[in-house]
Amino acid sequence: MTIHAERILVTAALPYANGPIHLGHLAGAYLPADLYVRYQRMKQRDVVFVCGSDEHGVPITITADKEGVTPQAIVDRYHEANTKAFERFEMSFDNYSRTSLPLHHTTAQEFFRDFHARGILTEKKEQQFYDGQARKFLPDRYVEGTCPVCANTEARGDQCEKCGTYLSPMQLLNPRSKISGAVPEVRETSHWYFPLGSYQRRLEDYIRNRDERDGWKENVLNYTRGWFKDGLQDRAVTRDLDWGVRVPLEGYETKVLYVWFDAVLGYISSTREWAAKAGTPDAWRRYWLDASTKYVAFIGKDNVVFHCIVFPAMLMAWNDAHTEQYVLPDNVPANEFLNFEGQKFSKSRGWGIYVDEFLSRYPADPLRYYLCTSLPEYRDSDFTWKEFQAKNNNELADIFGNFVNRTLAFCARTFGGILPARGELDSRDQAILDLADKTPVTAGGFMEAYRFRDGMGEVMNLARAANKYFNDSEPWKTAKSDPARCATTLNICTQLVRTLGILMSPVIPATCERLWAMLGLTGSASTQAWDTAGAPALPAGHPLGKSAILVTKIEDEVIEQELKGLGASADAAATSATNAPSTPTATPATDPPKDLITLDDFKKVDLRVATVLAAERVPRSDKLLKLQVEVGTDRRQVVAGIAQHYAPENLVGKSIIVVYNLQPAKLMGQESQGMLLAASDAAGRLVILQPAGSIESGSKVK
Ligand code: B3M
Ligand code: ZN
Repeated sequence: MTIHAERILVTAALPYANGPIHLGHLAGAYLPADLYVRYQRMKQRDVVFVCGSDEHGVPITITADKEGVTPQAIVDRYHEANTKAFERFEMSFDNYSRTSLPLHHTTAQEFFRDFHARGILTEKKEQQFYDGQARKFLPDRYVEGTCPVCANTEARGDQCEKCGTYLSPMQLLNPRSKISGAVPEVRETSHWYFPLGSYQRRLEDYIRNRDERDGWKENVLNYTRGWFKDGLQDRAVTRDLDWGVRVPLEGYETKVLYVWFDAVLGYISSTREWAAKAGTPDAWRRYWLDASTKYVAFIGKDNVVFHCIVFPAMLMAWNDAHTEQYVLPDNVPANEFLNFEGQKFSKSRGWGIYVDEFLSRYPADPLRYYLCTSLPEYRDSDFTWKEFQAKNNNELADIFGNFVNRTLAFCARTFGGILPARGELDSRDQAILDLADKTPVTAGGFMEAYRFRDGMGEVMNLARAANKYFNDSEPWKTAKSDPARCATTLNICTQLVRTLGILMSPVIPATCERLWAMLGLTGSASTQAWDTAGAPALPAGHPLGKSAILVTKIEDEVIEQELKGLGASADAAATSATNAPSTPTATPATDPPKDLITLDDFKKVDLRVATVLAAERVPRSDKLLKLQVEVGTDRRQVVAGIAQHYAPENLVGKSIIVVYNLQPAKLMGQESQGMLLAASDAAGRLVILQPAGSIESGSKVK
């Protein structure tokens, strides 16, 4: 049975701040978490949603070593970059923290100190690899060598990425130091161990209880049970490193907490930071320390053991001796992996695409929609550019966007932009209204069960049915033959536009806000109540807003460019994989700049952002297109020599840059009041310049 708690704590895995996040991260943990949270907020539940950068551990120091900079410089760079990437992706975190904050260090040390004082931790002497040249102990990934299971020669000291086996550095054959490449020596050191084994029975009960509820994924349970079968071992929770949370014990100043010990506690510190920032420093307790809270931890499948075993055991250990009782995860919906064009994302091989790079070329919503339809919920899935285009063009634009635009355009033309009244309902009207009424329930059921593909699929099915309803009702005919019937049809279609705007808002929030404004509504689509979204709520006589193309299509040539680039990185990937020396490709030298101009010269050119309202071919010309553009409140006609590069219908709705103070001229008998900016390459290919983010028309370019 699914528990519909009224207070929900949601965390998403803290990404290491040692590199930019890519699409695989989004599909694994972040998009599902955001869909869930946006949905739950619309269910009017009390939700807090936290995340942050994981800034400790060997992944950070190895990156810093590689670049010859400090770990601090690495985490500062990627904390900022990833914060921005998440914002652009429209993640609705209540707080995005970082584990370098003093508040986090004290939180993690408090747990360690408590466990130590209560005698839970034991100190063990052990043999560990040491790099004599670098004069450092070599924890985890600082040692590489041959995997004892699959003979992969590139296995890391913590895990073999090829066969997935968890390892300790001592298990590697032919070990070598990642710092100097030398064969490491063995020295004695000591570490504090957490007795995971003594929590095994309770952990098994915990997983067994959770098992009875809806939504736990088989893969997560099987994987966790696999660990139980092998028997849980004590785990070292300290490391010989000089980057991380200091071990708060005298005589252990050279050691830090193992990154996973502190990282999972980062969820708690992020919530504490959120509460402090909000001016209610105790508010975090309401979520973490109240048994009626439902806690959901979104992660990728490689983090299961830490969230289903290590973290719950740590919380159990705390709860055993304190009146304050932390809640354990109610569910850990871990996704499988997303591949990129048939292969694993790989930073070292240059395969895949980073989020910030992607979002500098496309808005977030088409990506969110596509990823949502192909989330690796039960098995690995694959990102392909072709599918990205198809989902955007054939579903988001042709089904959803088209329904919204044809409805609003019809209302504008036929009813002067005023919502007509519904008359008597026939059975077709009743059927679509019933479906709208039911959709929040069916879609919501899937969302509660962490089945976001199916949940949003239900909403898209409503959009499909709405389009069919529009077609079958033939309002373009009844407009003349039966105006009351036509009014009823359009009233219902407009109600459906509103319903879809609300129910689609978890996945395409920015698009739904634009839709909301086009309906002439104030407030926001994403703060409406989910449950009542299907009811026709717009009163007859309601003045609709100004509409524009809701979803822009992605042209074939744009995708072809992406695929071309892919060929290049596939070559690079193959080259670096075989370690063959890379052959430099002959790039033509860049032309030297022409005559230099002063800044004042440049400032004479008045460049503005414009939106294309309409576009058509100029008769008898195979080069020219005639565009009607909006520059703020001004309308202009611009004639441009782009007909061989762009189809007119693909330009409508686009933001472009125009020279606003160019003397008007006549081209093929057509007045042109400005010029648009485009780039062309040596091969004569021409691409229109567009702002990289959304910005109002009329804005000045400087
Ligand atoms: N930083 C691993 C990762 O980025 C790790 C997750 C921490 S969650 C507390 O995949
Ligand atoms: Zn292996």
